[in-house]
Amino acid sequence: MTPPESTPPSGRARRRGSVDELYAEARKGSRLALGRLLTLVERGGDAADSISELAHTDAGQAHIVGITGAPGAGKSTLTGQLVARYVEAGRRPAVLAVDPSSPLTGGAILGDRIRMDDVVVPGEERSVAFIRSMATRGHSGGLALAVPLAARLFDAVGYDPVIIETVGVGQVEVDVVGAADTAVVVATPGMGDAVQANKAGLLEVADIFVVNKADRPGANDVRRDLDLMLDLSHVTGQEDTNYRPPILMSSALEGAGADEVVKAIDDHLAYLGTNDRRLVRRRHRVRTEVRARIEQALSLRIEAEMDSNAGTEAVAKAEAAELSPTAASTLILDRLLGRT
Ligand SMILES: Nc1nc2c(ncn2[C@@H]2O[C@H](COP(=O)(O)OP(=O)(O)OP(=O)(O)O)[C@@H](O)[C@H]2O)c(=O)[nH]1
Ligand SMILES: [Mg+2]
Repeated sequence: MTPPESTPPSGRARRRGSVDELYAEARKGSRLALGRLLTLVERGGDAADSISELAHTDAGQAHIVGITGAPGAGKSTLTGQLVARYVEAGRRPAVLAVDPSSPLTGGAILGDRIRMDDVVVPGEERSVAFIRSMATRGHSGGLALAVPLAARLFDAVGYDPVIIETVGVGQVEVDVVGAADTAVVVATPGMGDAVQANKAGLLEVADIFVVNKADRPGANDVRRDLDLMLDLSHVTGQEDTNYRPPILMSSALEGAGADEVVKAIDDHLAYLGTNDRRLVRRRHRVRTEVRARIEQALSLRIEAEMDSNAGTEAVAKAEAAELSPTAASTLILDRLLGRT
């Protein structure tokens, strides 16, 4: 029975209530509830923070796999092949594709093998695979905050592995993939792809290289270039000098080489599990996310402080050369840090 004079819950409490409900539904396997939660994650703000609170207690089981590489390298095509194999093996993969430039749908990603809508075990409510693309470009700090949270949410509601696909062009994208348990870098035959990967910092984060589009000429050259670069740079994994990333060949369109990629990903997890390496990755991931959150919060405060009366005045004085940029920034920083 509801009390007649009950006060309506505040906006925050009401939203929190529905986030709780959605989360409970998602844990039971509701795709709809999970989709809604992911939309809230994408938007950021209070609701996303509530989801973070809920998810972090249940997460921690999933193998987080990052897949990156140049635009159009075939990351989604390869991911589709991996998903199909995980499903066949009775696992529950989730995919988060960040800012894909080519369209990504459940149907397309799996070709004719399995339609995403059908990936529900008969007689079971739980879906066995979930694919979602996320648009974060343009949101300030969106990617750095939304991606780890979305991955944690997938993990918390029972998906494993959780695959994060990002285009390997920006530092944040590379950081996100580098913070995964296993980072897969996809290269293709083409002008200096291995060199590009090196420039983008992908060589340093790669646990596994895949030379995709091996049906095209030049694939062996890319493999050789990557091999040479590993020799020269002494880049041998992120924190472990004895690890040398394997270089695999694939033709994702036909699925050739995908079994080997699945095996390499499993092998890498086994390798991480042999000692505390996985813990090191996890710590790195948490640290990266905590830092990103602080940076995001601080950057908002910086903007506010610069737009305040005192901030506007200091900047104007610097513009008029009455103050040096150094003095102006010190003035604003002192206010920001409460030193005045
Ligand atoms: N020849 C050949 N084409 C491929 C192969 N794998 C993917 N492609 C094609 O390459 C194009 C890009 O594939 P996607 O899987 O969308 O590539 P992506 O890396 O996910 O692209 P973005 O997410 O937009 O950066 C598509 O036209 C694919 O059909 C392959 O092994 N061989
Ligand atoms: Mg893609």
